[in-house]
Amino acid sequence: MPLPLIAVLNGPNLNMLGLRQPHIYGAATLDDIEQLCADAGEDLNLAIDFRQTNAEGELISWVQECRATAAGIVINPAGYSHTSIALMDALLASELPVIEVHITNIHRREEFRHLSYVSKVAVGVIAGLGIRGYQLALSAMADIVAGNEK
Ligand code: CA2
Repeated sequence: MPLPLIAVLNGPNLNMLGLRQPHIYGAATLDDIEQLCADAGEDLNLAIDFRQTNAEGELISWVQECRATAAGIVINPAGYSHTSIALMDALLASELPVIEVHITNIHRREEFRHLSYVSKVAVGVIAGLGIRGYQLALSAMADIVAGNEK
C-alpha cells in the first residue's frame, strides 16, 4: 500500500525565512522546515510533497491538483490567508482535510492579520508555535487520514 500523500504548501515570502526578520519569524529557513516535515513524514508513515510559491494562481493550481493526488493539505498561506477568497474556494473544492499553520500568532499581531479566509475551511489552525506547528499539523493529519480522530 502506498503511503498517504500530504501536500505541505507554503505561500508568498516564506522563502525569505531565516534570511530577514528573524526577530519575528525565527532563524529557521524554509529548507529547515522542509527537512522537519520530511522527518515527521517518516515517523508518521506519510509521503510529503513540500512546496512554496510567491504566486497566488500557482498556489491555487497546486490545491486543485491535490484533489486527485493527496489525502490532505497542510498549508501556510502566509499573506494570502488574509486576502484570498479564491484560495479559500479552491481549498473547499478540494474536499480534502486542510490544516492551516502560521509560525507566528496572527491574533497577537496587527488587526489585518486576525482574519484568515483559509481558517473558515480548515479542520484546524495552529498559530504561534513556530516551525513546530508544521510537525504538529502533520501529526494531526496522520490521525485524520487514518480515521483516528479523537
Ligand atoms: O506567521 C506566519 O506563518 C504567517 O503566515 C507569515 C506571513 C504573514 O503574512 C502571515 O500574517 C503570518 C509572512 C511570511 C513572510 O515571511 C517572511 C520571513 C522573513 C522575511 C520576510 C518575510
